[in-house]
Amino acid sequence: MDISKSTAWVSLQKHKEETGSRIMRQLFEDDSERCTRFSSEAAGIMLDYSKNRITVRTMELLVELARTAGVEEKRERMFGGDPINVTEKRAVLHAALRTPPGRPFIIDGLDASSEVAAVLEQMKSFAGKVLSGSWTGFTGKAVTDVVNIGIGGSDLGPYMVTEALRPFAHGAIDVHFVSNIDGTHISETLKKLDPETTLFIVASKTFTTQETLTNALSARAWFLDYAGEERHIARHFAAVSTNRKKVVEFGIDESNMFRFWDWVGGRYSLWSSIGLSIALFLGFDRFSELLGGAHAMDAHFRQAPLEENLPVIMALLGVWYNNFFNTASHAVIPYDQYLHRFPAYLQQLDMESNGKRVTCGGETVGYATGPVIWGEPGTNSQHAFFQLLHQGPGVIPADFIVPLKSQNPLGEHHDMLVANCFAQTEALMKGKTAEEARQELVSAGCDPETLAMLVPHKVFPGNRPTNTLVFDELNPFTLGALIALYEHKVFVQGAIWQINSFDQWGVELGKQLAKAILSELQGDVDAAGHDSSTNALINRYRQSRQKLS
Ligand code: G6Q
Repeated sequence: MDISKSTAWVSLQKHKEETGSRIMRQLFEDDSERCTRFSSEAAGIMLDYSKNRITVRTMELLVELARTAGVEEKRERMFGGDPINVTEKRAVLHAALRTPPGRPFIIDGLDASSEVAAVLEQMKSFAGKVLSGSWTGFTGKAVTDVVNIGIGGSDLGPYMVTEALRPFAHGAIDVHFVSNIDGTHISETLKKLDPETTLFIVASKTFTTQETLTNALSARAWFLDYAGEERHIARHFAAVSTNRKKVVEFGIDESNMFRFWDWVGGRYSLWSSIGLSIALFLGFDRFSELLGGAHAMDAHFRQAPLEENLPVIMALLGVWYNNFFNTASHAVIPYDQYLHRFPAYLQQLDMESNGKRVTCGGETVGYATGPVIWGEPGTNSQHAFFQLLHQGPGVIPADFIVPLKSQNPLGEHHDMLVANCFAQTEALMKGKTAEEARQELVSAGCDPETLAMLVPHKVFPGNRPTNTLVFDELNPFTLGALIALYEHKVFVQGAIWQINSFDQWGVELGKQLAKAILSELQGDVDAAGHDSSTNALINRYRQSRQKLS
């Protein structure tokens, strides 16, 4: 089915032509109940989506589009363990990882819940030993630092979560994340660490990723340089992977390996043993609370009517702007410094999942799939790129995320933070008319000539859409729910666009390409087999390498 030819899609196009120029300011003036009408709550998260360019009819038509696209059926197929990742012939069951223990779930006709429970138990026991100090390094000292070596899905999730939940840290250890192949990343990290008290987790689903294995080898060399004997590696290296064979070949003790499964996608894997660094940093109970929050959002997503369903509403609003207003990007602005890695995490979740140009059936799509996701915490972003949001020529929808309680109450700081957040969404919605700008300048005593010159620059078009997400406190439960909310939003959009949100052939390409050039950079002869630009760059590097060696 070409969704863009469906009655629901065509009705939305017509609706956009008829109502797209309506002004939100006016919609608020006409309806004192607008916020109540357009807000919904689940798992402790309130979504106020009233500052969007929608009417009741818009939402009806969007929900109709979701039904036409088969979102409900696809959702059940995902939760039911069907191989909806069609290109890799895999089920997509990260949600099963946060199902409370004891509830069966079936993959390929088999109940996988006991395997999941066994790995969780292994993580719990290991985290318990490390945090109590009963797991010691080779000289008998307790672990003080954990270094997670991984990249992409084996890095972004745990890194974002441990940063977000720093106030909930157990306290016995600190965590560090090394991902980049740039030797600077591991070198700078290791400078601060003591080999006697450092534990490395090599996190790689495939255990074939060049960056991760190279960084792990450098970590191993750094450790052995101090420890001397290979037998000590067993106390300092653990692995998280689906590939037992490669882990053993690498030299990591099998008893230090934490499994997961091919039905957990990399960017959906923080809930699996890829979350070991989270469990070590926070303690296992907090990790369980994170799973609990995500499960609460899963239950809401599965059960709530589409009209009240947070992930569905956010997905539909994204489709509304991306496909009917041709917006090309979407900003995410957390008003919480602890969430500083959240936009980066969402970039992978959203753009790697829905950055696809063919449908599941291989047809080229004739519509946009997924905007560029970007953002930075507020209020810093206000002093950086908000100019573009307010007065740029295009419309950029944005999500504003703010906890009502601060983890670091300090004078008026939190009141000011929240005031800024709410003021920005109000300003983006209302804008400032030429008349208002003129009045302001008159009151400031501006002379007529300057006034005439300044007015166009002082006008804010407004009518710029935002969602506001609020919750009492950023804690393991609400963070779990927030992440799952975005995961399911991405799923719903993929379902509407008829694409496979769960493969990533673009990432696989990157894994292959560099290998050929690497051997040319290191070889004895100048490169000649590429285009002239690539040849010249390779040869320039080779010359500088020779000069410096
Ligand atoms: C995620 C992607 C990708 C992957 C990394 C690391 O969905 O597949 O970001 O997580 O390339 O892969 P490994 O975990 O296999 O090392």
